[in-house]
Amino acid sequence: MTGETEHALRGDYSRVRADYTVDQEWDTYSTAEHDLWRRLYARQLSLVPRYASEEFCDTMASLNYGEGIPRFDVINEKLAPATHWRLVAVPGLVPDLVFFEHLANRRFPVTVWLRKPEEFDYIVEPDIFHDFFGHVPMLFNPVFADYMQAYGQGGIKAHQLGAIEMLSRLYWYTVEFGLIETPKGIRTYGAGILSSGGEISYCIESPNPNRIGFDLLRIMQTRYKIDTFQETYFVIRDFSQLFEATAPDFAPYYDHLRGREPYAPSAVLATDKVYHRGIAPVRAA
Ligand code: HBI
Ligand code: FE
Repeated sequence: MTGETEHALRGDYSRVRADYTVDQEWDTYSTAEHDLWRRLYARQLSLVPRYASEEFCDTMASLNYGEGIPRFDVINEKLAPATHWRLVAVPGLVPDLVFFEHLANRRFPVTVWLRKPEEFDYIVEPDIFHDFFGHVPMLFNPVFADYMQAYGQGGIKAHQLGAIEMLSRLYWYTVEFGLIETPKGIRTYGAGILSSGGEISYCIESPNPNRIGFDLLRIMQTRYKIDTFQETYFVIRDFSQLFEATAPDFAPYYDHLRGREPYAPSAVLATDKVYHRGIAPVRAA
């Protein structure tokens, strides 16, 4: 999830360290919270085989943290040997530069609070279920793990160039809401989708949204909404396409894009590789 929220941040920031990390305090989770976690996990796990990328499904098969809210240090014992990433606990959204610095050092910030039962189907801000169920399995994939570190390194540079908005669009349309081609058809690898009960089928099956081929500059010039299902999804061929596209220095891209009017989230351009032109991309609010 990204850091664009107008309302006050949820979470307790009173005990953050200089790098915005906190202790997970796993013993403070209530039985009701562990139960809510089990229900969220069971629901999403039933949907993953039909809609998630093979890489995500493979990792989910090797992880089993559906019994209750996981302990970050227990997962780190598996994650570190796999891709040298580790999870750090945070109270919620952290400043962009702090977030990038963690990613650049292979530390993934995971929110410690869990949503309320009434938020079972949808939540705007990232809670522990979004961060954990949506993002953590992909950090076990070596190519994707490298991409996430490169994104962090790129974010630090973007911060210096005042280009965070353009870069966060790339994160949004790939890491959060990305689709990928597979031999069995289009699937998702986006954390915002994988942790969402409704959007995981919508992004693949609904005729409403656009589905367009990945195009780096096009994505960095396309606005997104944070509080509805996406109006357009971008499709990569494979993770190496993502990694290769983001290998070069982005400064010339930012110069090329600066000052250009961004496209609306529902736009379809003549230059787009259109997998599906949505019949109603903009949903009734
Ligand atoms: N903080 N904890 C947390 N999680 C995120 O996903 C996150 C963040 N801060 C900023 C952010 N994401 C995005 O805006 C970056 O892509 C810029
Ligand atoms: Fe996220």
